[in-house]
Amino acid sequence: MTTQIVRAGCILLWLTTLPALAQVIINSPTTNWTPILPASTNQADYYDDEQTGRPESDIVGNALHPAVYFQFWNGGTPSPTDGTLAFRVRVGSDRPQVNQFNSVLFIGVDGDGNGSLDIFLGADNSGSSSHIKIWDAGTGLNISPNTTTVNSPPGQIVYSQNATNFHFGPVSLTLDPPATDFDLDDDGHNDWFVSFSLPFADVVAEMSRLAGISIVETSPLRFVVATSTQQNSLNEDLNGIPKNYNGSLTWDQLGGMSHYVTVIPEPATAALLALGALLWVGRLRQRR
Ligand SMILES: [Ca+2]
Ligand SMILES: [Ca+2]
Ligand SMILES: [Ca+2]
Ligand SMILES: [Ca+2]
Repeated sequence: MTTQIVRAGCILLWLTTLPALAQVIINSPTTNWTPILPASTNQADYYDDEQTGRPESDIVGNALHPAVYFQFWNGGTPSPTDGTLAFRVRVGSDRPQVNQFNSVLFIGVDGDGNGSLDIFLGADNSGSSSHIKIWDAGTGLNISPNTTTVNSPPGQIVYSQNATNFHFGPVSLTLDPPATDFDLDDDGHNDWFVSFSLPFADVVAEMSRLAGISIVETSPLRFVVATSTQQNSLNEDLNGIPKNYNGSLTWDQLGGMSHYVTVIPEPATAALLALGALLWVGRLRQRR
């Protein structure tokens, strides 16, 4: 019986760590990534609703083609605060500059589930920048478009982009094997994926330093995803929110806040039930 329990435990461990066993390959197919969907029934995301008319800042997605994905590698260690976290967002085009991403992609993180964005992760390709950064939320409430601001904190964590942590590439069957449409917004230009990764330890550290919130890899997080022409505001497209919206409504009310996501799922309920059943059978046998 002890052997059975150990075996079941090993299988359980394998099942729960399976999605995190491989290092993040930034240009890997979407089948290696997990979609992040808004908690609302809004489309994620509407077409041609970016405020500036720059097509590469138009986040696009529909029921069959998610707009936002994440991928996590646990670093191959038991530590719940290391590894690599990556995000991928689908945009409508590579224009105006062909083959280049020249905007800022923000992933706003609600680390404590209270509806406010606490820090921002993202790719800053505005101007001459090509960096991955972690920003602080401003001193406002950060619960709605009107109350949310983005600050570059003292000692800001900034990484140079390279082929390992950043990728901008056209949606293809290689990058998105289940795709049945490569131009969701019908603007005559292939959609593109913006992907970036960063060390999870830095996300954990900055969430603590800047927002006073402790997180680990099993913490439930929520996200608001946005594009911008600049790194201190969300001034282009808001994922899951149409072009015309009331900026004083909360991210939750507007439908822009995602479902809760844990970068590593808690042990699957089904696997725990199976383990429980195994223990129960073992006890019945001992009674005989
Ligand atoms: Ca859009
Ligand atoms: Ca397009
Ligand atoms: Ca919060
Ligand atoms: Ca939108």
